[in-house]
Amino acid sequence: MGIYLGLDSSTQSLTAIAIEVDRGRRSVIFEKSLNFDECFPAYGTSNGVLPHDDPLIARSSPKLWADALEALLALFSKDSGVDLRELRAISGSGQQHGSVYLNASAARTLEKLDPTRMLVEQLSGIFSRDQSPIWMDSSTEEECREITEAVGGDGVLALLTGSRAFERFTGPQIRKFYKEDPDGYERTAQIHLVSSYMASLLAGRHASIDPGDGAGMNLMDLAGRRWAHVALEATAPELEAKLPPLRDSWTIVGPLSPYWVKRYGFSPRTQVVSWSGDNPCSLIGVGLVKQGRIAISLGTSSTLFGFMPRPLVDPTGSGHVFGSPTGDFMSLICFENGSIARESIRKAHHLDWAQFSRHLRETKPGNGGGVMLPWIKPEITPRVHQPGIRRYSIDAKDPAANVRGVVEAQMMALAVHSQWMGVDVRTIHATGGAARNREILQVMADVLDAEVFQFEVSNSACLGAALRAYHAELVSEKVQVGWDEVTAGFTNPVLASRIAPDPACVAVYAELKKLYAACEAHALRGGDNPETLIAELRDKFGWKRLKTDASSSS
Ligand code: ADP
Ligand code: XUL
Repeated sequence: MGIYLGLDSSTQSLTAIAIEVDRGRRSVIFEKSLNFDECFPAYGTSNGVLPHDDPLIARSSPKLWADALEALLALFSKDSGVDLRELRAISGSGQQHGSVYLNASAARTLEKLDPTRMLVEQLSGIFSRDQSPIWMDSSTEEECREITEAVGGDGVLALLTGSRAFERFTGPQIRKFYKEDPDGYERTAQIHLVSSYMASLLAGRHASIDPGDGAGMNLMDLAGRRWAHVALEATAPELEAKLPPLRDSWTIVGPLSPYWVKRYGFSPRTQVVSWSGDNPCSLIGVGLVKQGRIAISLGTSSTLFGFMPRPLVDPTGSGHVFGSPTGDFMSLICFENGSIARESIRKAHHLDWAQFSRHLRETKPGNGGGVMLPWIKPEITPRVHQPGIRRYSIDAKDPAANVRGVVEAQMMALAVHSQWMGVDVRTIHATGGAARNREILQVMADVLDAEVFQFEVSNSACLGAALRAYHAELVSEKVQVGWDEVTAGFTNPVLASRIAPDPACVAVYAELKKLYAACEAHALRGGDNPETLIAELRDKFGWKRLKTDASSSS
Protein backbone atom coordinates (compact mmCIF):
# COMPACT_ATOMS: atom_id res chain seq x y z
CA MET A 1 0.00 0.00 0.00
CA GLY A 2 1.16 3.54 -0.66
CA ILE A 3 -0.15 6.99 0.11
CA TYR A 4 0.66 9.98 -2.11
CA LEU A 5 -0.02 13.64 -1.38
CA GLY A 6 -0.82 16.31 -3.95
CA LEU A 7 -0.82 20.01 -3.03
CA ASP A 8 -2.26 22.80 -5.17
CA SER A 9 -0.98 26.31 -4.55
CA SER A 10 -3.55 28.22 -6.57
CA THR A 11 -4.42 31.91 -6.79
CA GLN A 12 -6.92 31.85 -3.94
CA SER A 13 -6.09 28.82 -1.83
CA LEU A 14 -3.81 25.93 -0.94
CA THR A 15 -5.41 22.49 -1.24
CA ALA A 16 -4.23 19.00 -0.28
CA ILE A 17 -5.49 15.69 -1.66
CA ALA A 18 -4.09 12.37 -0.45
CA ILE A 19 -4.65 9.20 -2.46
CA GLU A 20 -4.22 5.60 -1.43
CA VAL A 21 -3.07 3.04 -3.98
CA ASP A 22 -3.28 -0.57 -2.88
CA ARG A 23 -3.21 -3.10 -5.74
CA GLY A 24 -6.82 -2.99 -7.03
CA ARG A 25 -8.02 -0.43 -4.46
CA ARG A 26 -7.61 3.24 -5.26
CA SER A 27 -9.23 6.05 -3.36
CA VAL A 28 -9.01 9.66 -2.28
CA ILE A 29 -8.56 9.53 1.50
CA PHE A 30 -8.11 13.19 2.41
CA GLU A 31 -9.03 16.57 0.92
CA LYS A 32 -8.71 19.97 2.56
CA SER A 33 -8.40 23.54 1.33
CA LEU A 34 -7.24 26.73 3.05
CA ASN A 35 -8.51 29.94 1.49
CA PHE A 36 -5.85 32.67 1.62
CA ASP A 37 -8.14 35.67 2.28
CA GLU A 38 -10.10 33.87 5.02
CA CYS A 39 -7.32 31.94 6.78
CA PHE A 40 -4.49 34.48 6.49
CA PRO A 41 -6.17 37.92 6.68
CA ALA A 42 -2.97 39.58 7.98
CA TYR A 43 -1.55 39.54 4.43
CA GLY A 44 -4.46 41.72 3.21
CA THR A 45 -5.12 39.83 -0.03
CA SER A 46 -8.37 39.99 -1.95
CA ASN A 47 -9.04 36.81 -3.94
CA GLY A 48 -5.40 35.92 -3.21
CA VAL A 49 -4.01 39.14 -4.72
CA LEU A 50 -2.39 42.08 -2.87
CA PRO A 51 -4.15 45.42 -3.37
CA HIS A 52 -2.60 47.79 -5.93
CA ASP A 53 -3.77 51.08 -7.49
CA ASP A 54 -2.77 50.00 -10.98
CA PRO A 55 -5.29 47.44 -12.33
CA LEU A 56 -2.57 45.99 -14.56
CA ILE A 57 -0.41 44.98 -11.58
CA ALA A 58 -1.17 41.74 -9.72
CA ARG A 59 1.14 40.43 -7.01
CA SER A 60 0.98 38.10 -4.07
CA SER A 61 3.18 37.19 -1.13
CA PRO A 62 5.58 34.24 -1.19
CA LYS A 63 5.47 34.32 2.63
CA LEU A 64 1.70 33.80 2.53
CA TRP A 65 2.22 30.67 0.41
CA ALA A 66 4.85 29.38 2.90
CA ASP A 67 2.53 30.09 5.83
CA ALA A 68 -0.29 28.21 4.11
CA LEU A 69 2.02 25.27 3.40
CA GLU A 70 2.96 25.00 7.05
CA ALA A 71 -0.67 25.32 8.26
CA LEU A 72 -1.92 22.68 5.82
CA LEU A 73 0.86 20.18 6.54
CA ALA A 74 0.37 20.69 10.28
CA LEU A 75 -3.31 19.96 9.84
CA PHE A 76 -2.61 16.94 7.61
CA SER A 77 -0.15 15.47 10.12
CA LYS A 78 -2.65 15.83 13.00
CA ASP A 79 -6.13 15.38 11.55
CA SER A 80 -5.96 13.27 8.40
CA GLY A 81 -5.73 9.92 10.18
CA VAL A 82 -3.02 9.00 7.67
CA ASP A 83 -0.15 6.90 9.00
CA LEU A 84 2.70 9.22 7.98
CA ARG A 85 5.04 6.25 7.59
CA GLU A 86 2.92 5.18 4.60
CA LEU A 87 3.26 8.55 2.85
CA ARG A 88 5.62 7.71 -0.01
CA ALA A 89 5.80 10.94 -2.00
CA ILE A 90 4.48 14.50 -2.22
CA SER A 91 4.15 16.55 -5.38
CA GLY A 92 2.30 19.72 -6.21
CA SER A 93 0.73 22.08 -8.65
CA GLY A 94 1.29 25.82 -8.66
CA GLN A 95 -0.52 28.74 -10.27
CA GLN A 96 1.52 29.20 -13.43
CA HIS A 97 3.90 32.02 -14.44
CA GLY A 98 4.27 33.62 -10.95
CA SER A 99 7.86 34.08 -9.81
CA VAL A 100 9.74 34.19 -6.50
CA TYR A 101 13.07 36.01 -6.14
CA LEU A 102 15.60 34.63 -3.63
CA ASN A 103 19.02 35.90 -2.58
CA ALA A 104 22.20 33.90 -2.01
CA SER A 105 21.34 33.14 1.63
CA ALA A 106 18.27 31.10 0.63
CA ALA A 107 20.06 27.83 -0.06
CA ARG A 108 21.62 27.71 3.40
CA THR A 109 18.46 28.85 5.19
CA LEU A 110 16.41 26.14 3.47
CA GLU A 111 18.98 23.52 4.34
CA LYS A 112 19.17 24.52 8.02
CA LEU A 113 15.54 25.20 8.91
CA ASP A 114 15.05 25.13 12.68
CA PRO A 115 12.19 22.75 13.60
CA THR A 116 11.43 24.67 16.81
CA ARG A 117 10.37 27.78 14.87
CA MET A 118 7.66 28.65 12.35
CA LEU A 119 8.78 28.36 8.73
CA VAL A 120 7.85 31.87 7.70
CA GLU A 121 9.80 33.50 10.57
CA GLN A 122 12.93 31.92 9.20
CA LEU A 123 12.36 32.98 5.61
CA SER A 124 12.32 36.74 6.13
CA GLY A 125 15.96 37.20 5.04
CA ILE A 126 15.87 35.08 1.88
CA PHE A 127 13.89 37.25 -0.54
CA SER A 128 15.48 39.74 -2.93
CA ARG A 129 11.94 40.89 -3.76
CA ASP A 130 9.15 40.76 -1.16
CA GLN A 131 6.26 40.35 -3.57
CA SER A 132 5.73 37.91 -6.41
CA PRO A 133 4.17 38.96 -9.69
CA ILE A 134 1.44 36.42 -10.54
CA TRP A 135 -0.40 35.30 -13.69
CA MET A 136 -3.01 38.07 -13.39
CA ASP A 137 -0.36 40.77 -13.94
CA SER A 138 -0.55 42.45 -17.32
CA SER A 139 1.84 45.34 -16.75
CA THR A 140 4.72 44.21 -18.99
CA GLU A 141 3.57 45.27 -22.45
CA GLU A 142 6.80 47.18 -23.07
CA GLU A 143 8.99 44.27 -21.97
CA CYS A 144 7.01 41.89 -24.21
CA ARG A 145 7.70 44.19 -27.16
CA GLU A 146 11.42 44.42 -26.33
CA ILE A 147 11.84 40.66 -25.97
CA THR A 148 9.87 39.98 -29.15
CA GLU A 149 11.99 42.42 -31.16
CA ALA A 150 15.24 41.03 -29.78
CA VAL A 151 14.42 37.41 -30.70
CA GLY A 152 13.08 38.29 -34.16
CA GLY A 153 9.30 38.59 -33.87
CA ASP A 154 6.18 36.92 -32.50
CA GLY A 155 6.42 33.91 -34.79
CA VAL A 156 10.06 33.16 -33.91
CA LEU A 157 9.39 33.38 -30.17
CA ALA A 158 6.24 31.26 -30.44
CA LEU A 159 7.99 28.56 -32.46
CA LEU A 160 10.87 28.50 -29.99
CA THR A 161 9.01 28.69 -26.66
CA GLY A 162 5.43 27.64 -27.51
CA SER A 163 3.93 31.12 -27.07
CA ARG A 164 4.47 34.67 -28.29
CA ALA A 165 5.40 37.07 -25.47
CA PHE A 166 2.58 37.36 -22.91
CA GLU A 167 2.47 39.97 -20.15
CA ARG A 168 1.99 37.42 -17.38
CA PHE A 169 4.77 35.07 -18.54
CA THR A 170 7.80 34.93 -16.29
CA GLY A 171 10.40 36.20 -18.81
CA PRO A 172 8.74 39.60 -19.37
CA GLN A 173 8.13 39.84 -15.60
CA ILE A 174 11.83 39.18 -14.89
CA ARG A 175 12.83 41.80 -17.45
CA LYS A 176 10.57 44.37 -15.80
CA PHE A 177 12.12 43.63 -12.40
CA TYR A 178 15.62 43.91 -13.85
CA LYS A 179 14.78 47.30 -15.43
CA GLU A 180 12.96 48.74 -12.40
CA ASP A 181 15.23 47.41 -9.68
CA PRO A 182 18.65 46.49 -11.12
CA ASP A 183 20.13 46.19 -7.59
CA GLY A 184 17.38 43.81 -6.54
CA TYR A 185 18.00 41.79 -9.69
CA GLU A 186 21.73 41.74 -8.94
CA ARG A 187 21.02 40.48 -5.39
CA THR A 188 18.84 37.68 -6.80
CA ALA A 189 20.61 34.33 -6.80
CA GLN A 190 17.65 32.14 -7.76
CA ILE A 191 14.35 32.85 -9.52
CA HIS A 192 11.72 30.21 -8.86
CA LEU A 193 8.27 29.63 -10.24
CA VAL A 194 5.54 29.20 -7.61
CA SER A 195 5.80 25.45 -8.29
CA SER A 196 9.57 25.13 -7.82
CA TYR A 197 9.54 27.50 -4.80
CA MET A 198 6.98 25.35 -2.98
CA ALA A 199 8.92 22.17 -3.80
CA SER A 200 12.08 23.85 -2.46
CA LEU A 201 10.35 24.61 0.86
CA LEU A 202 9.41 20.95 1.19
CA ALA A 203 12.79 19.51 0.22
CA GLY A 204 14.93 22.15 1.99
CA ARG A 205 16.92 22.74 -1.20
CA HIS A 206 16.47 24.47 -4.54
CA ALA A 207 14.14 22.36 -6.71
CA SER A 208 14.17 22.06 -10.50
CA ILE A 209 11.53 23.43 -12.89
CA ASP A 210 9.60 20.95 -15.06
CA PRO A 211 8.81 21.43 -18.77
CA GLY A 212 5.10 21.82 -17.99
CA ASP A 213 5.57 24.99 -15.98
CA GLY A 214 8.86 26.00 -17.67
CA ALA A 215 6.97 26.49 -20.94
CA GLY A 216 5.01 29.33 -19.32
CA MET A 217 8.07 31.55 -19.06
CA ASN A 218 8.88 32.53 -22.69
CA LEU A 219 12.35 31.25 -21.80
CA MET A 220 12.31 27.52 -22.56
CA ASP A 221 13.15 25.86 -25.85
CA LEU A 222 9.95 23.81 -26.01
CA ALA A 223 11.16 21.04 -28.32
CA GLY A 224 14.57 20.69 -26.63
CA ARG A 225 13.28 21.16 -23.06
CA ARG A 226 16.28 23.36 -22.19
CA TRP A 227 16.73 27.07 -21.58
CA ALA A 228 16.62 29.00 -24.88
CA HIS A 229 19.71 31.20 -24.89
CA VAL A 230 18.38 33.76 -27.33
CA ALA A 231 15.32 34.28 -25.12
CA LEU A 232 17.43 34.47 -21.92
CA GLU A 233 19.67 37.11 -23.50
CA ALA A 234 16.67 39.13 -24.65
CA THR A 235 15.29 39.09 -21.10
CA ALA A 236 18.02 39.99 -18.59
CA PRO A 237 21.80 39.61 -18.12
CA GLU A 238 23.26 36.46 -16.59
CA LEU A 239 19.83 34.96 -16.28
CA GLU A 240 20.74 31.32 -16.73
CA ALA A 241 22.81 31.36 -13.53
CA LYS A 242 19.72 32.53 -11.61
CA LEU A 243 17.35 29.88 -12.97
CA PRO A 244 16.95 26.37 -11.55
CA PRO A 245 17.74 23.55 -13.96
CA LEU A 246 14.97 22.17 -16.18
CA ARG A 247 14.26 18.52 -15.37
CA ASP A 248 11.58 15.95 -16.21
CA SER A 249 8.27 16.29 -14.37
CA TRP A 250 8.89 12.99 -12.55
CA THR A 251 12.22 14.15 -11.05
CA ILE A 252 12.66 13.38 -7.35
CA VAL A 253 13.93 16.58 -5.77
CA GLY A 254 14.99 14.76 -2.60
CA PRO A 255 13.52 13.49 0.67
CA LEU A 256 11.28 15.72 2.75
CA SER A 257 13.47 18.17 4.69
CA PRO A 258 14.27 17.34 8.35
CA TYR A 259 12.20 20.41 9.28
CA TRP A 260 8.93 18.62 8.41
CA VAL A 261 10.16 15.34 9.87
CA LYS A 262 11.13 16.76 13.25
CA ARG A 263 8.38 19.35 13.62
CA TYR A 264 5.39 17.37 12.33
CA GLY A 265 6.44 13.72 12.45
CA PHE A 266 6.65 13.09 8.70
CA SER A 267 8.80 10.18 7.56
CA PRO A 268 12.35 10.94 6.40
CA ARG A 269 11.68 8.46 3.57
CA THR A 270 8.87 10.57 2.03
CA GLN A 271 10.14 11.87 -1.31
CA VAL A 272 9.46 15.31 -2.74
CA VAL A 273 8.67 15.11 -6.46
CA SER A 274 9.07 18.08 -8.81
CA TRP A 275 5.97 20.29 -8.83
CA SER A 276 4.39 21.45 -12.07
CA GLY A 277 1.94 24.13 -13.18
CA ASP A 278 -1.74 23.81 -12.28
CA ASN A 279 -2.87 23.33 -15.87
CA PRO A 280 -0.32 20.58 -16.68
CA CYS A 281 -1.31 18.86 -13.41
CA SER A 282 -4.99 19.24 -14.30
CA LEU A 283 -4.32 17.51 -17.64
CA ILE A 284 -3.31 14.43 -15.62
CA GLY A 285 -6.07 14.91 -13.02
CA VAL A 286 -8.80 14.71 -15.68
CA GLY A 287 -7.12 11.79 -17.40
CA LEU A 288 -6.12 13.56 -20.63
CA VAL A 289 -3.10 11.37 -21.22
CA LYS A 290 -4.04 10.73 -24.87
CA GLN A 291 -5.29 12.88 -27.74
CA GLY A 292 -8.97 13.31 -28.60
CA ARG A 293 -10.77 15.01 -25.75
CA ILE A 294 -10.39 18.40 -24.14
CA ALA A 295 -10.90 19.80 -20.67
CA ILE A 296 -12.28 23.12 -19.56
CA SER A 297 -11.27 24.32 -16.12
CA LEU A 298 -13.55 26.87 -14.47
CA GLY A 299 -11.35 28.12 -11.63
CA THR A 300 -10.10 31.64 -10.95
CA SER A 301 -9.01 31.58 -14.58
CA SER A 302 -10.95 29.73 -17.25
CA THR A 303 -8.71 27.48 -19.32
CA LEU A 304 -9.34 25.12 -22.19
CA PHE A 305 -6.66 22.52 -22.79
CA GLY A 306 -5.86 19.24 -24.44
CA PHE A 307 -3.12 16.67 -24.84
CA MET A 308 -0.87 17.13 -27.90
CA PRO A 309 1.58 14.53 -29.21
CA ARG A 310 3.53 17.17 -31.17
CA PRO A 311 3.71 20.92 -30.60
CA LEU A 312 1.40 22.89 -32.91
CA VAL A 313 1.79 26.62 -32.37
CA ASP A 314 -1.25 28.95 -32.51
CA PRO A 315 -0.97 31.11 -35.66
CA THR A 316 -3.44 33.66 -34.19
CA GLY A 317 -1.08 34.22 -31.26
CA SER A 318 -3.57 33.81 -28.41
CA GLY A 319 -2.87 30.19 -27.41
CA HIS A 320 0.02 28.36 -25.82
CA VAL A 321 1.83 25.06 -26.05
CA PHE A 322 3.21 23.77 -22.76
CA GLY A 323 5.00 20.55 -21.84
CA SER A 324 2.70 17.82 -20.55
CA PRO A 325 3.86 16.02 -17.39
CA THR A 326 3.72 12.81 -19.45
CA GLY A 327 6.70 14.03 -21.49
CA ASP A 328 4.47 15.10 -24.42
CA PHE A 329 2.80 18.47 -25.01
CA MET A 330 -0.45 20.25 -24.24
CA SER A 331 -2.31 23.13 -25.89
CA LEU A 332 -4.01 25.77 -23.78
CA ILE A 333 -5.87 29.04 -23.89
CA CYS A 334 -6.43 31.09 -20.77
CA PHE A 335 -9.02 33.71 -19.78
CA GLU A 336 -8.42 35.95 -16.79
CA ASN A 337 -12.11 36.76 -16.26
CA GLY A 338 -13.20 33.37 -14.95
CA SER A 339 -14.66 32.97 -11.47
CA ILE A 340 -14.01 36.59 -10.48
CA ALA A 341 -16.29 37.80 -13.32
CA ARG A 342 -19.06 35.30 -12.46
CA GLU A 343 -18.76 36.19 -8.77
CA SER A 344 -18.89 39.88 -9.51
CA ILE A 345 -22.18 39.58 -11.47
CA ARG A 346 -23.57 37.29 -8.78
CA LYS A 347 -22.70 39.75 -6.00
CA ALA A 348 -23.83 42.85 -7.94
CA HIS A 349 -27.33 41.33 -8.14
CA HIS A 350 -27.28 39.95 -4.56
CA LEU A 351 -27.64 36.33 -5.64
CA ASP A 352 -26.41 33.08 -4.14
CA TRP A 353 -25.29 30.28 -6.47
CA ALA A 354 -28.73 28.62 -6.33
CA GLN A 355 -30.38 31.85 -7.52
CA PHE A 356 -27.66 32.34 -10.14
CA SER A 357 -28.43 28.84 -11.47
CA ARG A 358 -32.18 29.49 -11.38
CA HIS A 359 -31.71 32.52 -13.66
CA LEU A 360 -29.83 30.31 -16.10
CA ARG A 361 -32.61 27.70 -16.02
CA GLU A 362 -35.35 30.26 -16.49
CA THR A 363 -33.86 32.27 -19.36
CA LYS A 364 -33.54 31.27 -22.98
CA PRO A 365 -30.29 30.58 -24.85
CA GLY A 366 -29.29 33.57 -26.93
CA ASN A 367 -30.31 36.12 -24.26
CA GLY A 368 -32.73 37.71 -26.74
CA GLY A 369 -29.77 38.84 -28.86
CA GLY A 370 -27.96 40.47 -25.93
CA VAL A 371 -24.19 40.00 -25.57
CA MET A 372 -21.89 40.88 -22.68
CA LEU A 373 -18.11 41.29 -22.79
CA PRO A 374 -17.38 40.59 -19.10
CA TRP A 375 -13.92 42.16 -18.83
CA ILE A 376 -14.07 43.05 -15.14
CA LYS A 377 -10.30 42.51 -14.95
CA PRO A 378 -7.87 43.14 -17.81
CA GLU A 379 -8.31 40.18 -20.16
CA ILE A 380 -5.69 37.82 -21.59
CA THR A 381 -7.81 36.33 -24.42
CA PRO A 382 -8.37 38.58 -26.29
CA ARG A 383 -5.89 41.09 -24.94
CA VAL A 384 -7.83 43.85 -23.10
CA HIS A 385 -5.96 46.47 -21.10
CA GLN A 386 -8.89 48.73 -20.19
CA PRO A 387 -11.08 46.64 -17.90
CA GLY A 388 -14.84 47.26 -17.79
CA ILE A 389 -17.96 45.35 -18.75
CA ARG A 390 -19.31 46.08 -22.23
CA ARG A 391 -22.99 45.27 -22.76
CA TYR A 392 -24.82 45.03 -26.10
CA SER A 393 -28.61 45.07 -25.67
CA ILE A 394 -28.39 43.92 -22.07
CA ASP A 395 -29.92 46.03 -19.31
CA ALA A 396 -27.27 46.44 -16.58
CA LYS A 397 -30.02 46.20 -13.93
CA ASP A 398 -31.60 42.95 -15.16
CA PRO A 399 -30.17 40.11 -13.01
CA ALA A 400 -31.30 37.26 -15.28
CA ALA A 401 -29.92 38.85 -18.46
CA ASN A 402 -26.60 39.60 -16.76
CA VAL A 403 -26.22 36.09 -15.34
CA ARG A 404 -26.91 34.55 -18.76
CA GLY A 405 -24.76 37.23 -20.40
CA VAL A 406 -21.63 36.48 -18.37
CA VAL A 407 -21.87 32.69 -18.76
CA GLU A 408 -22.72 32.76 -22.49
CA ALA A 409 -19.89 35.22 -23.19
CA GLN A 410 -17.34 33.08 -21.36
CA MET A 411 -18.39 29.95 -23.24
CA MET A 412 -18.49 31.70 -26.61
CA ALA A 413 -15.02 33.16 -26.00
CA LEU A 414 -13.75 29.63 -25.23
CA ALA A 415 -15.30 28.34 -28.46
CA VAL A 416 -14.17 31.20 -30.70
CA HIS A 417 -10.58 31.38 -29.43
CA SER A 418 -9.87 27.64 -29.39
CA GLN A 419 -10.39 27.14 -33.14
CA TRP A 420 -6.63 27.07 -33.77
CA MET A 421 -6.23 23.82 -31.84
CA GLY A 422 -8.03 22.11 -34.72
CA VAL A 423 -9.69 19.63 -32.36
CA ASP A 424 -13.14 18.34 -33.25
CA VAL A 425 -14.55 18.69 -29.75
CA ARG A 426 -17.09 15.97 -28.99
CA THR A 427 -16.45 15.42 -25.28
CA ILE A 428 -15.43 17.93 -22.62
CA HIS A 429 -14.07 17.08 -19.19
CA ALA A 430 -15.21 19.91 -16.91
CA THR A 431 -13.19 20.76 -13.83
CA GLY A 432 -12.50 23.59 -11.37
CA GLY A 433 -14.75 25.11 -8.70
CA ALA A 434 -17.60 26.17 -11.03
CA ALA A 435 -17.77 22.77 -12.74
CA ARG A 436 -20.08 21.65 -9.95
CA ASN A 437 -22.70 24.00 -11.42
CA ARG A 438 -24.72 21.98 -13.95
CA GLU A 439 -26.57 25.00 -15.33
CA ILE A 440 -23.23 26.58 -16.28
CA LEU A 441 -22.17 23.27 -17.85
CA GLN A 442 -25.39 23.10 -19.90
CA VAL A 443 -24.44 26.41 -21.54
CA MET A 444 -20.96 24.95 -22.13
CA ALA A 445 -22.46 21.87 -23.84
CA ASP A 446 -24.78 23.95 -26.02
CA VAL A 447 -22.21 26.58 -27.06
CA LEU A 448 -19.44 24.07 -27.81
CA ASP A 449 -21.85 21.43 -29.17
CA ALA A 450 -20.24 18.69 -27.10
CA GLU A 451 -21.20 16.37 -24.28
CA VAL A 452 -19.83 17.50 -20.91
CA PHE A 453 -18.84 15.30 -17.97
CA GLN A 454 -18.17 16.13 -14.34
CA PHE A 455 -15.68 14.45 -11.99
CA GLU A 456 -15.92 13.31 -8.43
CA VAL A 457 -12.86 15.38 -7.50
CA SER A 458 -13.33 18.94 -8.68
CA ASN A 459 -9.73 20.02 -7.95
CA SER A 460 -8.14 18.11 -10.82
CA ALA A 461 -4.85 20.02 -10.49
CA CYS A 462 -4.40 18.75 -6.94
CA LEU A 463 -5.44 15.20 -7.85
CA GLY A 464 -3.08 15.33 -10.84
CA ALA A 465 -0.25 16.32 -8.49
CA ALA A 466 -0.95 13.32 -6.24
CA LEU A 467 -0.98 11.03 -9.29
CA ARG A 468 2.30 12.54 -10.47
CA ALA A 469 3.82 11.74 -7.07
CA TYR A 470 2.73 8.12 -7.53
CA HIS A 471 4.06 7.97 -11.10
CA ALA A 472 7.45 9.44 -10.09
CA GLU A 473 7.86 6.84 -7.38
CA LEU A 474 7.17 4.04 -9.88
CA VAL A 475 9.68 5.54 -12.32
CA SER A 476 12.31 5.83 -9.58
CA GLU A 477 11.79 2.14 -8.81
CA LYS A 478 12.18 1.34 -12.54
CA VAL A 479 8.61 0.01 -12.74
CA GLN A 480 7.38 0.21 -16.36
CA VAL A 481 3.97 1.79 -16.19
CA GLY A 482 1.70 3.60 -18.66
CA TRP A 483 -0.15 6.78 -17.74
CA ASP A 484 -3.46 5.01 -18.31
CA GLU A 485 -2.55 2.66 -15.47
CA VAL A 486 -1.42 5.51 -13.22
CA THR A 487 -4.68 7.41 -13.59
CA ALA A 488 -7.03 4.38 -13.68
CA GLY A 489 -9.74 4.47 -11.06
CA PHE A 490 -9.12 8.14 -10.23
CA THR A 491 -9.83 10.18 -13.32
CA ASN A 492 -12.82 8.48 -14.92
CA PRO A 493 -15.58 11.02 -15.45
CA VAL A 494 -18.85 10.32 -13.65
CA LEU A 495 -20.88 8.72 -16.48
CA ALA A 496 -24.19 9.65 -14.89
CA SER A 497 -23.13 13.31 -14.90
CA ARG A 498 -23.27 13.52 -18.74
CA ILE A 499 -24.80 16.77 -19.99
CA ALA A 500 -25.82 16.54 -23.63
CA PRO A 501 -26.03 19.49 -26.03
CA ASP A 502 -29.56 20.42 -27.07
CA PRO A 503 -29.69 20.70 -30.91
CA ALA A 504 -32.10 23.68 -30.82
CA CYS A 505 -29.76 25.60 -28.51
CA VAL A 506 -26.72 24.59 -30.55
CA ALA A 507 -28.40 26.20 -33.59
CA VAL A 508 -28.95 29.45 -31.66
CA TYR A 509 -25.33 29.58 -30.49
CA ALA A 510 -24.00 28.91 -33.99
CA GLU A 511 -25.44 32.34 -34.88
CA LEU A 512 -24.74 34.02 -31.54
CA LYS A 513 -21.04 33.13 -31.76
CA LYS A 514 -20.83 35.28 -34.91
CA LEU A 515 -22.48 38.12 -33.02
CA TYR A 516 -20.10 37.62 -30.08
CA ALA A 517 -17.09 37.82 -32.44
CA ALA A 518 -18.56 40.99 -33.98
CA CYS A 519 -18.97 42.55 -30.50
CA GLU A 520 -15.32 41.76 -29.66
CA ALA A 521 -14.25 43.30 -32.98
CA HIS A 522 -16.41 46.38 -32.30
CA ALA A 523 -15.11 46.85 -28.76
CA LEU A 524 -11.44 46.26 -29.49
CA ARG A 525 -10.69 46.86 -33.13
CA GLY A 526 -13.17 49.55 -34.20
CA GLY A 527 -15.31 47.02 -36.10
CA ASP A 528 -18.87 47.81 -37.22
CA ASN A 529 -21.51 48.38 -34.57
CA PRO A 530 -23.20 44.98 -34.26
CA GLU A 531 -26.73 46.48 -34.01
CA THR A 532 -27.72 45.29 -37.50
CA LEU A 533 -26.57 41.77 -36.67
CA ILE A 534 -28.56 41.87 -33.41
CA ALA A 535 -31.68 42.99 -35.33
CA GLU A 536 -31.20 40.17 -37.87
CA LEU A 537 -30.93 37.57 -35.11
CA ARG A 538 -34.06 38.93 -33.44
CA ASP A 539 -35.99 38.53 -36.67
CA LYS A 540 -34.61 35.07 -37.25
CA PHE A 541 -35.39 33.73 -33.75
CA GLY A 542 -38.45 35.91 -33.01
CA TRP A 543 -36.81 37.64 -30.01
CA LYS A 544 -38.36 40.84 -28.66
CA ARG A 545 -36.57 44.19 -28.44
CA LEU A 546 -35.43 45.21 -24.97
CA LYS A 547 -36.26 48.49 -23.26
CA THR A 548 -32.57 49.41 -22.94
CA ASP A 549 -31.08 48.80 -26.31
CA ALA A 550 -27.91 50.77 -26.67
CA SER A 551 -24.47 49.25 -26.07
CA SER A 552 -23.12 50.32 -22.70
CA SER A 553 -19.99 50.00 -20.60
CA SER A 554 -19.50 49.91 -16.86
P1 ADP B 1 -8.68 28.14 -8.05
O1 ADP B 1 -8.15 26.75 -7.96
O2 ADP B 1 -8.33 28.83 -9.33
O3 ADP B 1 -8.36 29.00 -6.85
P2 ADP B 1 -11.24 26.80 -7.88
O4 ADP B 1 -11.13 25.89 -9.05
O5 ADP B 1 -11.11 26.24 -6.52
O6 ADP B 1 -10.28 28.05 -8.05
O7 ADP B 1 -12.66 27.53 -8.00
C1 ADP B 1 -13.09 28.40 -7.02
C2 ADP B 1 -14.30 29.13 -7.57
O8 ADP B 1 -15.38 28.23 -7.76
C3 ADP B 1 -14.86 30.15 -6.61
O9 ADP B 1 -14.16 31.37 -6.76
C4 ADP B 1 -16.32 30.25 -7.04
O10 ADP B 1 -16.48 31.35 -7.92
C5 ADP B 1 -16.56 28.99 -7.85
N1 ADP B 1 -17.74 28.25 -7.36
C6 ADP B 1 -17.88 27.56 -6.22
N2 ADP B 1 -19.14 27.03 -6.15
C7 ADP B 1 -19.81 27.38 -7.28
C8 ADP B 1 -21.12 27.14 -7.82
N3 ADP B 1 -22.00 26.42 -7.18
N4 ADP B 1 -21.42 27.66 -9.02
C9 ADP B 1 -20.51 28.39 -9.70
N5 ADP B 1 -19.26 28.65 -9.25
C10 ADP B 1 -18.90 28.15 -8.06
C1 XUL C 1 -2.42 29.67 -17.46
C2 XUL C 1 -2.71 30.71 -16.46
C3 XUL C 1 -3.65 30.41 -15.35
C4 XUL C 1 -2.93 30.15 -14.06
C5 XUL C 1 -3.98 30.11 -12.94
O1 XUL C 1 -1.60 30.10 -18.49
O2 XUL C 1 -2.21 31.80 -16.50
O3 XUL C 1 -4.50 29.34 -15.67
O4 XUL C 1 -2.17 28.98 -14.15
O5 XUL C 1 -3.64 29.40 -11.88
